[in-house]
Amino acid sequence: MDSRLYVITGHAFSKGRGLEEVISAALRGGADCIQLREKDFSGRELLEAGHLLRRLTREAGARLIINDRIDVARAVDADGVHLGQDDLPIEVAREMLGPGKIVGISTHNVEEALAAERAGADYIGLGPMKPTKTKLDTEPVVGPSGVLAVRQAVQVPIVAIGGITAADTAEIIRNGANAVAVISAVVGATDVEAAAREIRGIVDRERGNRA
Ligand code: TZP
Ligand code: MG
Repeated sequence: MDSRLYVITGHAFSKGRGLEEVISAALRGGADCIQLREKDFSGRELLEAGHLLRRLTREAGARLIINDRIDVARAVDADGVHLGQDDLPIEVAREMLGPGKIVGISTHNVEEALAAERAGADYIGLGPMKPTKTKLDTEPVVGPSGVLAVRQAVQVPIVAIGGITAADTAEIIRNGANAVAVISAVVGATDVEAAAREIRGIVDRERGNRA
């Protein structure tokens, strides 16, 4: 799962703009993975949003991941799911999704990262990098420096998350993250495309500087 800019949907943070407008702009700016995460959507609404995002991500050559809902991921032929520590276990999700699908899991420390790797996760979310207003029930801050310890402990791709802006991205990638995941820094930007392009450019530059 070698994505670079992972953009998560969040209609509440999108300044009243629609999903198609916001995510199309993020994809034009270089998002190469989109996660559908809308905590207050009904199953029907998720399905509709999932079909829309499947079309947009296919057109852009980007991946589509569904937060939590394996049923929705199957129904829209998403590339995979993202699970929290309290969601279904990775092996159950993989069994339900079938071969070739991506299973990612949220982690908050070295122990959870090691357990996720052992369980066969395709990538780990690692965060929060900073306090964020977007998710209020987050674990203690890992911080950009926390990426270093996790990078030394696991080989699995690390997608850093939580409060990330363009200004934090270089340090996070230098410390060993493969990608950054953002909600507000992209979907809440006045110019969504430009915000995505800026962060994607920093990830590309810093990854290019690595051995
Ligand atoms: N998981 C950990 S922090 C977070 C999620 C979904 C929210 C990220 O949103 P933002 O606006 O990029 O801080
Ligand atoms: Mg979850």
